[in-house]
Amino acid sequence: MEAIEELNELSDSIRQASAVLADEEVDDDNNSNKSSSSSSSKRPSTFLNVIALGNVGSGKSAILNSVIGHPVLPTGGNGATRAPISIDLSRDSALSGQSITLLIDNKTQEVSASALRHSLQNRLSQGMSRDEIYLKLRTSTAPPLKLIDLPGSDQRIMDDALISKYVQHSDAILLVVVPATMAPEISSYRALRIAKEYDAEGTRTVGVISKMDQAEGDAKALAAVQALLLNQGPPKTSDIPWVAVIGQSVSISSAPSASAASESSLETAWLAEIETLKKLLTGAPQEKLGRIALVDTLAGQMRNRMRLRLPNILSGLQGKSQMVQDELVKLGEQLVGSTEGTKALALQLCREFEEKFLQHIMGGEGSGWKVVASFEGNFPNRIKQLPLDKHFDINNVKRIVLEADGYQPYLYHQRKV
Ligand SMILES: Nc1nc2c(ncn2[C@@H]2O[C@H](COP(=O)(O)OP(=O)(O)O)[C@@H](O)[C@H]2O)c(=O)[nH]1
Ligand SMILES: [Mg+2]
Repeated sequence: MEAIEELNELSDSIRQASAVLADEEVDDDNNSNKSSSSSSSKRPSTFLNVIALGNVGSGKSAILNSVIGHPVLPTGGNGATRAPISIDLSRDSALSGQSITLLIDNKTQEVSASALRHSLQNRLSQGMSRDEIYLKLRTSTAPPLKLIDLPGSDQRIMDDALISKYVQHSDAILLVVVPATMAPEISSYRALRIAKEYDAEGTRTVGVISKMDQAEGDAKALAAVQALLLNQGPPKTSDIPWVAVIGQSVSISSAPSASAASESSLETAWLAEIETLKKLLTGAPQEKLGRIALVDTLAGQMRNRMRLRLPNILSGLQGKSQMVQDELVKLGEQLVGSTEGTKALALQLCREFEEKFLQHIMGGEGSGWKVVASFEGNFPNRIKQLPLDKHFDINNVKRIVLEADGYQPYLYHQRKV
């Protein structure tokens, strides 16, 4: 969880850096919390987006509910997701364990998970609109992620346009959800093919094997799951981090204190999930099992993705800072404090001027050639044409002296006159 909080900050910094590069206004830290909705709408960062891909009934909604910590998304037959549902989560540790706050138009409203689920179910069952349903929620347990629950990848509504609308966002995590019983056929699974198409190197894909409890006693499925978890599965799967989970409702009902619906009971449920999974998958590494492992794996991939993108942003920022420095030099960066400093600067500037001026005269660059041309062309001729002989002829000089007014003592001895 802490890893996710850190990522949230990192993602914010990266968003600010890219906004600086694009010469956009950036909110300062103080009001970024309050106005994060308006700033993120300008340039939304997709580092913290998680998009669920998988067949109908593979357990996508159940897994997202498990990440949220509340059964908010409809699951099962009549809750089949027919339109994308986007849930913007934020964490508010001041809220009590069970409460969920819904934010609509900057107003907050406390709601129950079941009320939310029913209203979503109603909206999904009305008509066939594929417009996205958007919810902004706060709870005490949710990681600050934006979760996107898409219709089943095997459904007709999931055409290329809808898929690419969500999946092409270059930093969103692609959550490939496959039920444990389908693990042996993973190579032909459509969600995996979509993920590979948009993220060939697997730098933002996370694989989730769902409904682990249903694979109990199914040796073939369990072997396929083990192989995936150890990255020893088919070629297309081995560069993806995999985790195995059991959906929220199942794992919670098996938890001892499920009736005491508090934050600690959620954690108990998560631990119970790990225990069940350990029994099913003996020998599988624990950091691959359960909801906690899933959140950590998400954080890991997000971190990788940011690291991948950082060099670009950094080099962009370096270029920007060089530009700023050049501007500063032009504006007189070396403003000095003392008189000595000012004199030194003045002399230095004179020397620089002389140097530059000479460079221009010698090389003719800039408009230096004009100066040279006037000295070498008309100027000497005009000087020669001046009637100096006539002016300095002795007779002329005598005439000027005689015509002068002579000695006028009152001009400098006023008081004595
Ligand atoms: N036994 C079992 N059932 C699950 C699990 N996860 C989900 N389900 C059930 O499988 C059905 C389909 O799950 P859902 O999350 O709606 O799948 P989606 O269509 O991919 O969103 C629902 O009835 C869930 O309650 C699980 O881990 N174990
Ligand atoms: Mg669903």
